[in-house]
Amino acid sequence: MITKIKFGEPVNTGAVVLEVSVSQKIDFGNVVSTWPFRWDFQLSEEDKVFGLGESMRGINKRGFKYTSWCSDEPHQDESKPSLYGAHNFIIVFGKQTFGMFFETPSRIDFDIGFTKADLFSVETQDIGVNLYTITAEKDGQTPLLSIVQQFRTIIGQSYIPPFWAFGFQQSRWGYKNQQDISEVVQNYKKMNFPIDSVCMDIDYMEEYEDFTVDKEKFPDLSQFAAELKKDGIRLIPIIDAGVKVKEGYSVYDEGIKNEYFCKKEDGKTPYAAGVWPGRSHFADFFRPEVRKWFGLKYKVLTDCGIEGFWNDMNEPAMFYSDESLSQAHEKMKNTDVTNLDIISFFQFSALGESTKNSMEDYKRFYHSVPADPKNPESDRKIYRHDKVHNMFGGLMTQAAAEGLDEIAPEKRMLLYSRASTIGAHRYGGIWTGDVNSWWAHLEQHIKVLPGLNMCGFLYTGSDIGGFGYDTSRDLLLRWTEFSVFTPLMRNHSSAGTRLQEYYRYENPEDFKSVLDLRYALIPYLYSEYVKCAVKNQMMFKPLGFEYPSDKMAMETEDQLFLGNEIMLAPVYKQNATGRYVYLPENMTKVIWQNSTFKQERMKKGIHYVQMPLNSVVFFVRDKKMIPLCKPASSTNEIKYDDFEFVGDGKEYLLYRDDGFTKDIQLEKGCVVVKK
Ligand code: MIG
Repeated sequence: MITKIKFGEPVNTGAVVLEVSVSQKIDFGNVVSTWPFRWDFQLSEEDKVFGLGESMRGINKRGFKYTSWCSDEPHQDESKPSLYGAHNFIIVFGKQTFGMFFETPSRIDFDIGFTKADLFSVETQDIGVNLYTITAEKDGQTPLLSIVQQFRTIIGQSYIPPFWAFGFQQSRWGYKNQQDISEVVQNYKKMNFPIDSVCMDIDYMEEYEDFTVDKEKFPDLSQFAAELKKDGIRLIPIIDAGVKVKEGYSVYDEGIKNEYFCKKEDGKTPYAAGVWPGRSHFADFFRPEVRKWFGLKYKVLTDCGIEGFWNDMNEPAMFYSDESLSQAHEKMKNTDVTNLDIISFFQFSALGESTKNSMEDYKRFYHSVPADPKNPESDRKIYRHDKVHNMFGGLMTQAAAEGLDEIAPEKRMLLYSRASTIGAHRYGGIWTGDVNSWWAHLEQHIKVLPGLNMCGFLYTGSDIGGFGYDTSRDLLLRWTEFSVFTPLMRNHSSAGTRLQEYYRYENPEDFKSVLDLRYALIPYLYSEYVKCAVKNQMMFKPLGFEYPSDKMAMETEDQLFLGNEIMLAPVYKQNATGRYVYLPENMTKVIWQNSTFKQERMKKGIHYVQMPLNSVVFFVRDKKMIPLCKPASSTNEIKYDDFEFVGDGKEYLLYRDDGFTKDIQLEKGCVVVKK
């Protein structure tokens, strides 16, 4: 059951798409203050708290404090309260079990037993909150899964990418031109590595101007894209949130002429902040007409044969504003450099960074927000950016999705974004931003997936090998071994770090074997993905979500169920050649090595399982089986008529379609495959 109560003057964020009955009282915890809003809940000793989507730390969020505030956060460590997404959905599981969604686009703080071990409190100072409370139904699922499914139902079906989006993507911030990309593709092809796409980072543009292509670097993008496509390779260009301030640049000129950019307090001057192109303006994505304008700009690239995009810097990230830069500069000039005491020195040295993503800047521009996001004719209200900050990135994704829908109504396009909020899950996927080449970030990736799925984000993955810093071969390999299971499988790294393409490393056949597994799994992964999206279910589930009364399952945070059939127990520690695995039921262990597999039955319980560096070990659940197709060089080449089956089950319900259709019906696409 779901009920809703309103506090303050909430903004309709568009997250919820179904009517929910309005209630007069809160069944769980207490609203200590209606405005500013604060809700307190007394935690019992055994209570666990799940959710919060993209956030640091464990699957059980208890013991720390988190803030929903979309942040450009390249330093993801466990002290960080906020990452790129703002996902305000939690489930308390224990003495009382319920879900809560705090619908607000502004900053909101979750103190989950941090200040006081048994107190969970949620606070927000800005505008209002719609509070949704969800309790489990007797629907044959565990309470946790029932609550998630109900929540996912009211927020609407998750984005479904095209089939090719399940192929391997190679990326690097640093591919400068056509030659660089061709070389990467050729190297992969030469070694018979499967690959489906290559991402184009900011260097493809002219002076980082969105919807332009630098002709010197890519003399004929259409032709280049067409040639690659013959080899089964697609290009995925990046689009940044900021629009360069430059007369004569058509996107800028149109935005100015039609007043599409966010304005300052005076309601006239477009707000400027520095991002990659230098001083930039920001489209007011809250306005449907602006979304339409920006979204249709993607046509510049789809006309060249492009079918996929990634949207970056849309928290929005801002390196400086006119104001913050001059303030910092002023302070620097006024610093007495003849004799700096230590306090002044620290203040001085912080000045350079002080302009970055600063709260003062987020208070310097405004949006025109329609009362009803579904009705462009509805009344508009002006909000200062910080009040509605968490919607910005998601609305950019929505702009792109709506535009692409209009540009190519007949087919699904690939789209993923860095910033997001609940609601944006209907329009695209997300990647987990700038993670580092650290084992801790591989572990973090395992833990973040269930939270993302609870909030509707199914098409996700992290930069394989890590984005920042130099990766090591074993980290890259282990990370890939885990990422063969995530819908988005992309090797991406930052300029200035060790090159990360697989063919550069010793014994490349080890990487090839893992990629072969990915392609063998794609029919299964795609099938589970679509079923989970349509049925509003999680694709990655903590063990405890299926085994709520099994204490050990409940506390296992480094294993996950994938879909209905698989259990993952990845290696995420350096030099480990095996690990302890907890099997909450009898299972089949599958060992993938040298592009082929062996299987072995295992009994419920704890086992130490060997997992050599060049192997992928996963488990098929009791009385289940999955199909593996023959490894293929790209998703185009995947054949559905030559499966091998693993697991002790007898059949599997396989969903398939043409990979592009928007008319997805499980009844039409599902067939039972049998051993
Ligand atoms: O300020 O476009 O997260 O994936 O390679 C850095 C360059 C901007 C951040 C993204 C990253 C991308 C990078 N971008």
